[in-house]
Amino acid sequence: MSVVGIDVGFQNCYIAVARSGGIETIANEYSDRCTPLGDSLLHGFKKFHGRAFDDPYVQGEKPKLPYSLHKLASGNTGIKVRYLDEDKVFTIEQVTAMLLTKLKETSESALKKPVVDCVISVPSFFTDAERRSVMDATQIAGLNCLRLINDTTAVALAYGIYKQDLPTPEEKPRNVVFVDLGHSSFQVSISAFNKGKLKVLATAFDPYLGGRNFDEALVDNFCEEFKARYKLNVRENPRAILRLSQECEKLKKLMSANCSDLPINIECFMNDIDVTGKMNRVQFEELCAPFLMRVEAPLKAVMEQSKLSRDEIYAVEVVGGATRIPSIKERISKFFGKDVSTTLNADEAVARGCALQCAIMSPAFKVREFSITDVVPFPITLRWKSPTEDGVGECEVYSKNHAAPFSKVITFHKKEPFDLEAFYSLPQELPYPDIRIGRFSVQNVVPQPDGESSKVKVKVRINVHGIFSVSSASLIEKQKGEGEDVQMDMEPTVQNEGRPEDQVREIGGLELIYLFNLPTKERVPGEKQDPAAGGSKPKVKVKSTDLPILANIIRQLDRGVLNDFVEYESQMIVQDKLEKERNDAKNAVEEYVYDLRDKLCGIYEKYTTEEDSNRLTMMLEDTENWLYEEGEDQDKQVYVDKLEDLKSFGQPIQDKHREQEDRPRAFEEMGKKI
Ligand code: ATP
Ligand code: MG
Ligand code: K
Repeated sequence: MSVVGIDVGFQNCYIAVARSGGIETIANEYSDRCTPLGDSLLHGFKKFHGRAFDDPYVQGEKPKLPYSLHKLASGNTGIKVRYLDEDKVFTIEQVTAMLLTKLKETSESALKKPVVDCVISVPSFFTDAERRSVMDATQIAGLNCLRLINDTTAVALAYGIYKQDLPTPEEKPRNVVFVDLGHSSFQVSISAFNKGKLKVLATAFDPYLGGRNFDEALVDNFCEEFKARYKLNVRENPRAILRLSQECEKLKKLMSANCSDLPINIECFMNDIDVTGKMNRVQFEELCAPFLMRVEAPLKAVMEQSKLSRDEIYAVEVVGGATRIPSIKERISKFFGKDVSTTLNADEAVARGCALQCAIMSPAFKVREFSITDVVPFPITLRWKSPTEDGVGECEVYSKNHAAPFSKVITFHKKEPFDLEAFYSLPQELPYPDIRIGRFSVQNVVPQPDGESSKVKVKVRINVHGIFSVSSASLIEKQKGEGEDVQMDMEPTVQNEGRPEDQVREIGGLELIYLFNLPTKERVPGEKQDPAAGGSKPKVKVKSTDLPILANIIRQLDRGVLNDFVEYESQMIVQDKLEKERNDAKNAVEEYVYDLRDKLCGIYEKYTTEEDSNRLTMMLEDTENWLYEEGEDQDKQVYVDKLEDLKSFGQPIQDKHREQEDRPRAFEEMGKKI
């Protein structure tokens, strides 16, 4: 089984594979090692995951897209795709699944092995709705995603795992800043490294700052210029805008290496007019000043959260294509008061980190253990109806930068089923318009036989993908004859691993017990904690009954529909394969026609009578015409039969020719032997 890491970028996708010799990035059919989506019809859909069609971000993107969006019945964003000569609307999960399928096939043909297990990266600012949507896409594509890892965390792993000189666990950690400026977004994180582990201290981001802003600034500039100089209304012509964007991106890249005036020339741009313009780096920086100004805020934010001083930062590693813009590097370097390091491959580091994480998690692979503790980017609060606390009870279960993955157990005292509403507590920090995560209904709660409230233990967790859920609940019933005062924190199932955050807190009659940290490996659901680990605490006998939880998650694809999509995607893969075979069969007929016709007036001429030759030439011409008419769109077998038919006439001539050709060669062979 292969172990791969996938970086699904807004503009570029990379796949890396773990091999015994190290990590390699796979070459594919599009370019050397990356899959630009910009060349196919679809691109830039990454951030539609988990978003409603009416979402301001989606509405803002709509006019910029060369494809159309649709509002699905669920209110989510759908994309119109041309599939097998038909326009069809697909969900964002299906579109990403198609992309993943393509990447999966590319890696399978490069590796000559099936690819199922993978680790996929997502921006650190992705909320639950976005992460769940990406997970659904991986499932549709038939991939087993072992972890959704944050882009900058993957980079941190790619940085740390090879370092031989990291401080020991007892020593002060090495703090490294990671900066990723891609096509659509800007992410910063600080990680603390010790031998064998990394702990993310904080993340910060500008989800809407990326290389594309710089392209757009150039496009705006030249639209104005061409309007004044050539009287062209470029904005009204989507094709012209697309061409101009491509040229502007090229110009932007050239300006990273050059200070002097650089030209932009587009022939037959609009109305048969050739356009030209020029720009230099100083002008470019002036033009992009509003975007360059936005670089500092996330750097500042991440430093403030980490509470580190600048001299406690060991290095600032930058990745992502847009960090090649010199003034971006300058700004970062000026902020930290040190040169930025570019020791990692700016394009591949994310995918490589993903592949490393996949290798660590896969039982099929043996690598050095390296544990990762990530952070919760946005604080999460639970809310419930309560008779005592003004009608509602509320508790922030995960604070900002809380360690993740992480599970906690909360104990409620209830007589009947109840709902828990999970939501993000800081709307102003959320790069997403809806603070709701979901509603979790804890069912089958009943009072104790004596009519008192039952203790209900609810486990909440942020899993390895960074997704929140109320994962299980149980009703605790004291057994007859046992002691009166059961102490919840003395129960064998509650374990405190002694982290600073691991404290029992009392919040308005609610006991909140931090249970355990899950660094890299997920606990198997239902697996019980080792009671021995609880130390010498007295054991109290209680009966625990699992309670069903009904989850209603915001914007989540219906589970039944998801299963249909899984089925449909595999049908599409079969369809695509059949379609390819059909096309190949058709092409084979066409090729045979051209080849035989050429040879009939060439090397085959002397092996056939004029009459036969004429008859065959007629046949070939008929076939050619047929291919453009009713033979245009036939089943594979029709083409196969057609080819057989032609061959029954062509083959005898070919055989005669071969026989003649072989004869002198046979003599030569004999000559050698003699
Ligand atoms: P995201 O991380 O936002 O999802 P992505 O991962 O697809 O996007 P990258 O591949 O890291 O993005 O970077 C692509 C961006 O980098 C594009 O805007 C591209 O124009 C820009 N870029 C690449 N090389 C250069 C260069 N030499 N100078 C300036 N910009 C560059
Ligand atoms: Mg990226
Ligand atoms: K492993």
